[in-house]
Amino acid sequence: MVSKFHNPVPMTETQEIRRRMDNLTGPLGIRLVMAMTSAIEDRTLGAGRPLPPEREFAHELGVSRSTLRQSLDQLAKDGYVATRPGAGTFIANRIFKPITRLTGFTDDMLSRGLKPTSRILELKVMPVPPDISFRTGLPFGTQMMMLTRLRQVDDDVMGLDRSIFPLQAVGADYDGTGSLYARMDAMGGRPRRIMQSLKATEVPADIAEHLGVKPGAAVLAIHRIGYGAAGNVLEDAMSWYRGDRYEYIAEITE
Ligand code: 16G
Repeated sequence: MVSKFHNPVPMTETQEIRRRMDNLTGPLGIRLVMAMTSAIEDRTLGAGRPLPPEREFAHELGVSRSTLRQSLDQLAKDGYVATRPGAGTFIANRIFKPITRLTGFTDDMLSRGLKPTSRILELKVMPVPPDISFRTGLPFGTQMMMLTRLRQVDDDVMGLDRSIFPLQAVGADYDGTGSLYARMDAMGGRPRRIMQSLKATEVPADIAEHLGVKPGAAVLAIHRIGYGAAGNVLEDAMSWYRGDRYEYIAEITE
């Protein structure tokens, strides 16, 4: 396998973690977790970077190997680092997404310098059934598409999107590849306004396998209804995003 995880974290970044630890108080392991968390959040430690081998890293940080191991276990639980068999421990792809920006997955990942990929799990064209017509106002019996995709950054699964939209919004020859919103732009426009609910839930059994998480793992279940410029429904989507990969953030003012 060609590894994208080149360039181990160089000494300067390890020194930066050390510096942050020195500015904190409390037990060594907790300071290490906090220093690494902040360095990952502000991207001093970029996603995909491998950590140096345990012995070396512990030595450079001035902590014991067991403290390092415990801290890395904690960071792994919180989704900041991940371990791949044979590849060691590396900084996980973790997405901090502003809750108020209307973006699609592709735009979002590209704007972060990441490479989005998708795997189509299901693509169906069918007449709008009564329940969906009732929920979305899409005329009963007109053609719609249901598209289920695994959303990935390289090979790393971030979540699963299941979207319903009028066929007219993408054109009858749309094969589900590429960005859905880019396709909608080319055909008349993507959603301009969305209503979205987010809730934390246990991953549904059929989705756990696709996401590569254990049954019962925490996921964000997101329901999104997207409206076009004229107020018409352009998308009715359910997404399940891995709880260890996504964090929604909001700025709240008075
Ligand atoms: C996001 C949207 C999804 C939309 C997709 C379009 C959430 C929770 N979901 O994944 O509803 O279909 O973006 O992305 O934000 P695309 O343009 O890359 O296909």
